[in-house]
This record gives sequence, C-alpha cells and structure tokens, in this order.
Amino acid sequence: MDPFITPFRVQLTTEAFHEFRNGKVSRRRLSSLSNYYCDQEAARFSVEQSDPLVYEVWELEYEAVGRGLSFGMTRIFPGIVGKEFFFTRGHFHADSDGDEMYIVLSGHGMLVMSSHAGDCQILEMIPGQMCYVPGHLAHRTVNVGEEPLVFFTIWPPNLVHDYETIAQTGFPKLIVSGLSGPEIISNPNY
Ligand code: PAN
Ligand code: ZN
Repeated sequence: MDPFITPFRVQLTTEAFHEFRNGKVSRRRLSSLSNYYCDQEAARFSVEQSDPLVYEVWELEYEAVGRGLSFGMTRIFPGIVGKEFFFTRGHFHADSDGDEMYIVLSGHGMLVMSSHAGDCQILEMIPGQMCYVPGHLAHRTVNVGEEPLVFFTIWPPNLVHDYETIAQTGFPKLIVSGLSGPEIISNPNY
C-alpha cells in the first residue's frame, strides 16, 4: 500500500460528506440508544411511535495506514426524549490516548465531558467556534436547539473508542429542556 495519503479537499457540509468516496456513514435511531435516556417510558413510547433518527456520522479513519488524521462530521437532529435533548452515545478514548478537536458548523449544542472520577465539564457549542476535548475526558454532544447541530471533528489515528464505560455509567450531568431553555441537572442514575 502506498504509505502516503493523497492530498484531497472536501467542503465542510453534510452534503459533501455524504458524497465522500472513502468515508463510512452510521445512522443512529432512538431504538439503538433508548437505554441511554433517563426517562425509559418516554423512550419506549417514542420508539414505538416513529423510532426517530437521532444522529448520523460520516467518518474517515486511518487505522489501517497508521498515520494521518482521522476526521468526521456529525449531524444531530433536534428532538427530546422525556426532558432530555437528543444526544450522541458518548465515549472515552481508551488509555486517554488522543485529544480531539470539535469545530461547530451550525446549530446550538452542549459538549458534556467527564473524567473517570466523575469530574464534569460542559462547553456550549456555537457555530464558528472550536471546542478542544482532552483525551482523558469522555465526551457527548447534545443538540439543545431547534435546528440540526452539525460539527466537524478531528482525532489522531489508531485511537480506540471505548463506548462500554459510558453505556454502563452514563454522564454525571444531563442537559434537559427547562422553562427558560436548556438546563444542566445532576444525573439521578449516575
Ligand atoms: C466523534 C463522535 C461522533 C458520534 O466523531 O464519534 O460525534 O458520537 P459517538 O461516537 O459517541 O456515537 C468523536 O468524538 N470521535 O472520536
Ligand atoms: Zn471522541
């Protein structure tokens, strides 16, 4: 295999990533995420009604090449389960082995980060801004707006994603819809 990656460019839009030849796309409907939501009754009802598409990810990873930068585009649709806004599963980078950059393209979100010890930090996600995610913190993105939240992410190659820990514990904080907008509350199940 050619050890060098061929130069390329791509527009930072979901349409362009959709057309991207080498990337892979995954789509997550609520039925594959329902265990992650606090209000299990609301999750079950919504799955039965329409099983909405919560988010989709286009990504290109260079694991096989062992060099380069992996990158992806995520689009989270607007929506609510119980009082919780739609979110990504969230994960740790195993062995804290890679930082990541999130570049917000459109929409309004919250980036929830947590250490293994449960120290939680939350950044607002605003278009035109970049959020830096240190490799030792689990991260989940939440769409708190009425439009899709779209962001571009870049991470080092050979990074192992650990989903199991968050699937078991969740995050210490939840982002819920309150009377005057998004609110941060403690996760009663954490
Ligand atoms: C992101 C995420 C993406 C989807 O590219 O993988 O937003 O979230 P989940 O992977 O938690 O379902 C990233 O953080 N990559 O490392
Ligand atoms: Zn990540």
